[in-house]
Amino acid sequence: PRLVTVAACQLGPVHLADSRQDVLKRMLSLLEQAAQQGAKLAVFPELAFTTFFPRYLLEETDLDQYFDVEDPSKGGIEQSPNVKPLFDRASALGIDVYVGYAERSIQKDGTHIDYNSSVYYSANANKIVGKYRKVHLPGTVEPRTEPGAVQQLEKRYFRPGDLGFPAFRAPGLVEGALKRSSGQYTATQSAGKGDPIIGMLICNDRRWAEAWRVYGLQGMEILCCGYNTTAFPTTASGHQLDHLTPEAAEEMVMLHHKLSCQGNSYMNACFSINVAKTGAEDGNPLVGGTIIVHPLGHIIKEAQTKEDELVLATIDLADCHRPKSTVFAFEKHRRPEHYHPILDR
Ligand code: CDT
Repeated sequence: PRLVTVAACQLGPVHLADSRQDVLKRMLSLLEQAAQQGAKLAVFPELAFTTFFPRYLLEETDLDQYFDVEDPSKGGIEQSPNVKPLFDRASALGIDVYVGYAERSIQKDGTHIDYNSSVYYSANANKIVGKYRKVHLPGTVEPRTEPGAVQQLEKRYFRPGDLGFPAFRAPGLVEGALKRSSGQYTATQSAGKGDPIIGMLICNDRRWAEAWRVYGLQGMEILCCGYNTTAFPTTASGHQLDHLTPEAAEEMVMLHHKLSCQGNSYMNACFSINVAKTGAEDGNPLVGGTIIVHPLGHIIKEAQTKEDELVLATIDLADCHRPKSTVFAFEKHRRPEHYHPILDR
């Protein structure tokens, strides 16, 4: 067995008036509890540190407060005073962290490009070992004008990710891997064979089979995905469900969330840790449904609330091996010669 305890750190609502310090405190508390209960990986939601601001039409100056600046000449998100305490504590507790944030990437010419990003911080390596920029941005560039429209302005505030879907190994995340390698990891030691292969997605990405497959082809064993999903069908979601009660509509949103996570975990023979920011943010409801999914597609553990909540499971990465070597042995059974039409349209 290759056992590892993982923690989905669900966050309840973050309101406009909540300070970054307050949210960070809540996240540190979840991290602490996760570590106390033996977790070696803590997964936080998309845009974890702030409210889901793409629901508002904001002036450029008002936008600044939601972003973390990454300036190659000064360092990345790990240097941000708003984030550093989370990674410092993670190192001290020996627990890895996936977290979503709004990235302001400073270019050589001084201009900036904004992304909806996530990083994977390794406690064993004492550094960020994985970075992802959300590829599938939902919503519109211009605000919708129809009465009662719910805004989803991610296409306005972010550029689609330019990093593709880069899987990576998490050094020392599974103890067996540590033993198999040449002793203890040091701060600078990089990952090796036996370390789990991780993929990262962000919210809407989880609905796209291609994204999972590109990771699946790299041997991904754990997919981490944070999300902020509106609890009722919006114009952006493409549903025509006005005839449903709010409860039935939310059930439908939940169904599509679970279908995406469970179906794609099964088809790529991987675990997935899917983590909500949930509850009503200043009256704007987000679904819950934080789930840890098994490679056979079933839900191992699910959140019970729409508040800050820890969802913990001990998973055995060896469970990926059987489906990866039988029904989903890609090298034996895939027929890529027939797949080329999906490349260019
Ligand atoms: N944050 C985010 O990506 N939300 C989208 C809503 C789009 S409508 C389906 C999501 O896919 O949950």
